[in-house]
Amino acid sequence: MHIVVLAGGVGGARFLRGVLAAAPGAEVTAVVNTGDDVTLHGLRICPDLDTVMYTLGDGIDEERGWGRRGETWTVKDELAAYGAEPSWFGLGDRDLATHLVRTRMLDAGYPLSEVTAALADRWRPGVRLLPMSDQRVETHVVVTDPATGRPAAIHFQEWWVRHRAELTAGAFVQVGVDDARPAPGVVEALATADAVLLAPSNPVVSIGTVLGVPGIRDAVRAAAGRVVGISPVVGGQVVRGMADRCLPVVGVEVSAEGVGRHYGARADGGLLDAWLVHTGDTAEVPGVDVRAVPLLMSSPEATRAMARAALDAADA
Ligand code: FO1
Repeated sequence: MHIVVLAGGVGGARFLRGVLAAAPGAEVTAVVNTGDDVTLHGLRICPDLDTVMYTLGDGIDEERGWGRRGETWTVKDELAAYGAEPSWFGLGDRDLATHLVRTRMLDAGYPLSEVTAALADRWRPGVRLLPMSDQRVETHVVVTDPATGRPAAIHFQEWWVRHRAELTAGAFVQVGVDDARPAPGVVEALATADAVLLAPSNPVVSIGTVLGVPGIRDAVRAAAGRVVGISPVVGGQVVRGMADRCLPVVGVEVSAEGVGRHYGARADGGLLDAWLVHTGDTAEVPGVDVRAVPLLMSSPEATRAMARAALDAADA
């Protein structure tokens, strides 16, 4: 069985762990958001790819949800001692090795998909780890510059990490997306997938960014298997991250129903055959098989059961 999962960072990585547990022996391809990628201190950093790689490779810091377990911050402190900005983005000593290897390979001309495969050769995540695109796509956030009162675009990481998404976002712009193509293997994986799962990642800046790469939305809609989404909104609340700051920006209600309707029914030109909402939540999504199951990834067993429910909804 071949399962393709579209995923972002922390939530997507944890969900993927559940998919591997729910379908041992299945071939799993993860198509991961690269819109959060950023160049800092001369290094190319791919947060969502690294979070998936470390989580499935058992190197993640579980409490933070990003970066390495047992991390130290000596280089970060030394950079700060030099006043080398930005100091608001935490680059751990172990994590830095990943960025150094990636940057060196990118500078040598290797595409991101080959760099990712090389890094995954060490971590053995148990899934085929594909960036959504080999071309550079970066999410920027249009905010009002407090100094001038005029619109200004800042990198998603600055909005997310430095400003904790406190600055009101006027719009999200995926810089470079129009010139981006699906990374090698993405369209082929989707075409042959027995099930396509939209992980409970941020529907706007994670799943939305992946779907925004020309060709990926159509490839999901053309998939052989059923497409099943998992709501990131539980009981009207976003479980983790700040999707509740992102959804209103694109006019989507912060509810399981709102996100389900946003993805839309595959039969009506949208994406979903089925939509999983948390037990107790309701969602009217015309043309979509809506199922209520526990969606809190509170334990490996709970996450496995949730992934199993998604695969059942895909008849996979
Ligand atoms: N998130 C933070 O809130 N603070 C950080 O200092 C930070 C550093 C960081 C370094 C490497 C990395 O791969 C991720 C990092 N993240 C940090 C998380 C990152 O901003 C988010 O995981 C994604 O971009 C959102 O999905």
